[in-house]
Order: sequence, then structure tokens, then C-alpha cells
Amino acid sequence: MTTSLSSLQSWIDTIAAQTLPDNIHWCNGSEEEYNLLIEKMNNSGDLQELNKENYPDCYLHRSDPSDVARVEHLTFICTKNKDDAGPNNNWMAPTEAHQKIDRLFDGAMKGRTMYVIPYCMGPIDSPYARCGIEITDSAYVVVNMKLMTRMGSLALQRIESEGNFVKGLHSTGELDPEKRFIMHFPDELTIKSIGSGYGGNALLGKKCHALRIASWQARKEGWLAEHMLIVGVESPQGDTHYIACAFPSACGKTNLAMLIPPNSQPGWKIWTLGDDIAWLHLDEHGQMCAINPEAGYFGVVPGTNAKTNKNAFDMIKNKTIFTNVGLTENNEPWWEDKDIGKPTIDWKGKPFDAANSPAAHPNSRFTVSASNNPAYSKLAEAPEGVPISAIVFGGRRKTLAPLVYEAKNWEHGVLVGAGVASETTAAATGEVGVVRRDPMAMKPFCGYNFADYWDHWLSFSKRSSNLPKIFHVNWFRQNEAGKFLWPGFGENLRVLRWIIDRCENRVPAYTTAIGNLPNAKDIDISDLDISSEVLEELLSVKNNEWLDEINSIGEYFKSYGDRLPDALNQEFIKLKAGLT
Ligand code: SAT
Ligand code: MN
Repeated sequence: MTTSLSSLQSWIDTIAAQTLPDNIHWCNGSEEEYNLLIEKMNNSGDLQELNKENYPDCYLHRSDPSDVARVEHLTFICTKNKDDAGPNNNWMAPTEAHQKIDRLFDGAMKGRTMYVIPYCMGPIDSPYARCGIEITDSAYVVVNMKLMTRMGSLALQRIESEGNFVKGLHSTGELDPEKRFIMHFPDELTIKSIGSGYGGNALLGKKCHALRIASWQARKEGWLAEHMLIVGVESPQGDTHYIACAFPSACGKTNLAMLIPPNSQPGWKIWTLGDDIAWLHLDEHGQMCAINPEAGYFGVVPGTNAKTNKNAFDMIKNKTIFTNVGLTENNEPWWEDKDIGKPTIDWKGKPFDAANSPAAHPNSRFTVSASNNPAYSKLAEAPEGVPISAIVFGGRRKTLAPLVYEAKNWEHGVLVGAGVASETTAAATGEVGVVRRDPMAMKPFCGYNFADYWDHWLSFSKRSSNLPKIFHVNWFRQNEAGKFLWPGFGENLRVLRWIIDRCENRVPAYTTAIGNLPNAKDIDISDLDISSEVLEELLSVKNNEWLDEINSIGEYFKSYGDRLPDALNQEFIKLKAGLT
């Protein structure tokens, strides 16, 4: 397969001349192609087939032990002006960045196959979808992209008729952390990534395209590319509300998107639209609608069991690629809190030794097509997307943030989002558990200056009088003994129900300095082992603690200087005044 689009063909020719692959394979996205590549990797040892009876068509991939998570310090936004990338990004001048990374690509694919992957982010017939081509020398990337995106001939056809696409160039290079870079050139709609074969560093459709490049395109074109799950909540009466939630990586987006209502909530149903990324736009009535640009899940494995996420637990029992999990004696995948079986081999392929390390890497992942999810919503394929009733921000906070609160209006909601902070997780290299600012859960993913991004968010209130309500949740509050106060998982439905009640004006709330909080009686805790004191603690707002928080947000905002939107500053001043 070649292409009728001469700009695409000449780019492929140029890259081939530079990287010198042994051969070029244009991916058509067929099942045969997937199976052949799986077989090839199974033979080469890149993949290991798992227990055929209990895990049919499931494989284990072990990435290099130095290459197990996103590498934020090696990820760059390369705009002409440094200020356009902002203090939230590492920046490098485009010419310097190209030179630096191109040198590493010279001859990088010698002895390897160069795969050309046409893919579409979003339903193939959606006006809101966007296409790209990823060139890679990793067959693991190809099979993951097959599960995660609409990949192959239809995407190529769309690219050929539109004439434009995001260019992604990837090589695993030498897997040397010293020669590893993930670079984005928003003006050129180009991504170059070398030296890593892991997840978000290598599957360029995901964070690199659908968030960093797309957020930049979205600003130009008047929409939003966000790090959000999309979930449909169907009531026993049969009406469904769609909610988009932004939480940092490894904070439970997949679990919330696939939530199973507990027995105490009869008649409620949850539909998954997406678990990681939402593209939001306004329709002609000013209604905010969302599509999920992805077609599969790259989810955190540890902690997945029949109690925490039965849908996911069942979904990853067939046609799933596991990355960096352990193995049981009978060749089944194993991870911490799987609750069944015992590990004998760890994620590095060594005999498991509990004293040494966990069996599965804390950031081990499953890749699976969304079609495996029993709760997958048919509307995830709708070209126009689904109408969003509420936007929910959140993070991991041991203290401070109540279980849920509602922003007073859109502008205040933008401040709530901009002030999000969360304890870091294993999804990125670096220390785990330190609180850092993660505005809109986009800190690692916003492809331009956050100040301009907040301004863009604020601009939506001028374009619609009908915007979703904005909320903030915290499932992770602990007592002094370090015990979680809220059970989380399926029980989070109780909080979503309050959010929906607020969207429908069905319940009052009480006003505090930080926003509107539930009256305790409006959060259903029937059948839960939670005392009214604990619920009160979960819903408490301590102004002195919040004053420290707001001062820390103020310090953070200072790094954006004059570029900080005035309307955001005004909201900040109002909030601070309310606390003193
Ligand atoms: O960026 S990854 O795709 O590796 C996963 C994540 O951090 O959400
Ligand atoms: Mn994510």
C-alpha cells in the first residue's frame, strides 16, 4: 500500500532515507495484520503468550526496566517563543530540537521494519475527529495502536481526502535514557519521539497527539482537548446524564468510567464513553458535547479485581496485551491486589521475591479494545458526541478537599480546575506521593502556556449561556490513622447522583467560601459503613487550611506573570476574600 497524497509519500520517503529501515510496512489495520504481528513478536520474544484457556489471545510484554512510565523531564514543547510553551512545559527552540533529535534518528531503523500507521482519533465519520500518521519501528506500538485507535485503511482514506494530518515519528532507538526525547512541534503538527517503547511516550496517538498537539489545535479552532473520562449515568427511570471527569493519571479514571453500581443502588446503570481523553466542543445550541478520541484503554493493572472494577477484570481476560505484570505458576498474568492466584515470576522476568519488589510494576498496564468492555456505550461511536451535563475535577488529596463541591459559576469553575493539586503516582517517573499542582489534570499534557489555556477555558462563557456545571471531587481523603474515609469505587455513584441532582436543580446546597457543598442528608450513605461524623468530616471545609491552599495557588499563579487572565485573577481575589 502506498498513498495518493504526495505530501505524505514524500514525508515517508524522507524519513526512510534518514532512518534506513530494511523494509516499509503500510498498516491496513486488519485482523490478519494484527495476528501476524502478534505471531512475529511471540516468536521473537517481544511478547509472551499467556495461559490460552483462561486468558485467550492475551500476551505479556516486558519493557526495558529503565522504560516503564512517561518521562516528563524529557518531554518538550517546541514553539518559536518560549512563552508560548509556558512555565508548565519544558521548552526547546524548534531548530535546536529538530537538530538534536534528528541526529538520533539517523540510521535508527537499520535492520528493522518501518511501520506506517494511519490512524483516526475519534469516530471515523465524526467532524470532530482528527487523523495522524505514526511512523514507528516497534511492532508493539502497531498492535497497541490497533487496539487504541481507529487504525488503517479508512483512516488513510480520510487523510488523503482531507490532505492534512499530524505527523508522528517514533523509534525505540537504543532505549538509552540519555538518548530519549519526546518532542512536540505544535506549529508543524509534528511529534518526534525516540528512545522509549513505553505507553504515552511511544503510542503517539494518545498523550502526544490527542492531548498536547490537540489542545493547541483546539485553542485555535475553539474547542477543548482534555484529560477526562466520559461516563453516562442512567437512572432507574431511564434518563442518562453524561459527565466528563479530569483526574491525573492513575487516580481511578478507568474505574469510574466503568463503575458497577452497588446493590444498594438498584436500577442505576453506567455506560463508558471513554476512560482518559475527551474532546469537547459546543454544538449550534451552545450545548457542550464530547467525543472520546480513543478506541481502547491503556489502563493501570494493579488493584484491578472483581470488587474494585469487575468490568475491567473480566474485560482483560481475552485479547489483551499486558505490559510489565508478573506471572503465576500456570502462566496467568498477576498483579498486586488481583486477589486470586500467586506470583512466581516478577515483571522483570525474575523469580518473584516479595522482599525485593512488587510482582507487577506499579505502572503496569493493560491494552484492550473498548469493544471488550461490557459497559461500552454505543454513543461512543456517535459522530456528534454526547451532551455533557457536568465537568468534574479531582485529584488525590489526603486532606483538605471535601468529597465533593460545586463551583459557583463557570469562571469560578475554571479557578477550581486551575487550582487542582494531586499526589504524584507511578504513571510518570519521579517521586510518588508528593502533592503538586496539576491544573485540570493537564500538567503533563497541555501543549501550550497554561495562562493562555485558562483564558481559552474562560472564553467559553462568552459563547454559551448553557455550559455544564463544574464540580470538584476527592475520593482519597484519609483520617489521621491514614485510613480512607470514603469507600470509593462503585460507591462513587452516590456522589455522581448528587452531581446530577444539582444539574437538574433537584436539591439545594449550602454555600461556603470554596463553593457549594451538599447537605449531608443529600448524600445517600444507606448500607455504607460510614457514620454521620465521618460524612461530616468528608464534607467539611476548614477556612484556615484553605487559606494556605489559596496562598499556594497564588504563588503558583505568579509564575505565569502578566499572562495570567484577569478574570481568573479576579476569581482568585474573590475566593481569598471569602476565606479571610
Ligand atoms: O501516558 S500513558 O499513556 O503512559 C498513561 C498515563 O499516564 O495516563
Ligand atoms: Mn491519562
